[in-house]
Amino acid sequence: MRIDVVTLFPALFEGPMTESMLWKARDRKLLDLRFVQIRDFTTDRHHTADDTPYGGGGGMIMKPQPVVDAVESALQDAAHGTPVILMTPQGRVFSHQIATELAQHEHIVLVCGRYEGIDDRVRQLVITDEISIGDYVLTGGELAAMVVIDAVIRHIPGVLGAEGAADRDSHADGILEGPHYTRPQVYRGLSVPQVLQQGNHAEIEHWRRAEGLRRTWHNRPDLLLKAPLSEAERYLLAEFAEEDALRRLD
Ligand code: 6GU
Repeated sequence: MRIDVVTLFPALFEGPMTESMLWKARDRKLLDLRFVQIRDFTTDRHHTADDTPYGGGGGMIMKPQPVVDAVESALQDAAHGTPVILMTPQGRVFSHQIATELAQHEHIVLVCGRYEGIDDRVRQLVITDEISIGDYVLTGGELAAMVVIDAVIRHIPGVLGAEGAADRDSHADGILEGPHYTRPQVYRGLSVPQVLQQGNHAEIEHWRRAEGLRRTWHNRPDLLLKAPLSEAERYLLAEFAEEDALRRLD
């Protein structure tokens, strides 16, 4: 997969994009990650990428021409339908599902806004999709683009080892993962649950699913409205609710 990042600050990506899983993906040629420096497409002596807003108000706005030219350079000989995604708090909220969708593309382009915003004609002319990573405002789209890249490349076949299959991640089936343990068997008086020590794989799977469900009930009950649950799992949820109710009586 090829990912082009259009940005004024490619150096921000240096640490995260050269470590661990991301580096392995690049090293194994599963990820062709490129950076397009918007400033290289400015035309004036001072390489000006921003200007004051029409209509007044504070802050600076990214000029349209350098960004559009940078995007078009990333799209040279790109297939029709290559997503060009603007990273913006005004976009649709990123999710596991969007990550898997983006991973199906051979090539995507991520455009990072900075300053107070970007001239809207960039959006009108070259943007096909707008993504936010949550309901808060970041100084620029770069950190958000790194989040998207990390989440997307986990779904490229061969990036994760077999032991870390992305289809077992939290969110893959609409609920959260259960707890994990490693040695020692007892740490500060806390034991590893018996079921994990006994090696009955069917029981372990059942326990993991139930504990994942418990976490989802406590931390992300909103997910349960959409999760595909069995009759037995709905029954478990009713038990969690009852436990909570009894605890409130104590
Ligand atoms: Cl994609 N960009 C910025 N600047 N802020 C954000 C964001 C993106 N997602 C959440 N907040």
